[in-house]
Amino acid sequence: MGEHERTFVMVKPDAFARGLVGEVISRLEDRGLKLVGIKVINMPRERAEEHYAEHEDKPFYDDLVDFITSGPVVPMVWEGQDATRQVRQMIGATDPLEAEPGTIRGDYALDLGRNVVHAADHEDEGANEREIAIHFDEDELIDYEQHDAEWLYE
Ligand code: IDP
Repeated sequence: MGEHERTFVMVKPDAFARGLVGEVISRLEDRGLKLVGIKVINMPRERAEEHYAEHEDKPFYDDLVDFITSGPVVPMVWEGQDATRQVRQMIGATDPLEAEPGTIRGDYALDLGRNVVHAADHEDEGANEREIAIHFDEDELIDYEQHDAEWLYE
């Protein structure tokens, strides 16, 4: 059995504008993941730069920061068994052309720069803690009992 953990997920401005917030949330809820934090914000530029700091030297960095600050986003924290890997699998490959149908990007996106959703990378150790800390105060994350947990977990 895998680790029960928190993972950071964010609906990007393209998906917000296209009315896909509910769709993204529904897919994660239907899977059995537990929502422990959510808000709607216009991301301040400094926070976007911190969030994408690993891409600072890439040619697409400025466009990426411009885009993520261009409209409302929905940062979220979801909890569950192997949550980081489960969510990354549901989101699909970074480039929608490579994303399998049935994944969020494979079903709702066409373009690398408009790929609907962000999720912390399971191959980047510490990504979740770092990204959750950038976007949430600890008191914004809610502790409660998931009533169907006994049916989701052995
Ligand atoms: P991820 O979002 O799947 O974790 P990352 O490699 O962390 O992918 O890249 C962050 C975001 O930057 C991607 O979601 C995508 O929107 C954008 N991006 C990544 N590579 C490129 C590129 O080569 N050109 C333009 N945008 C890119």
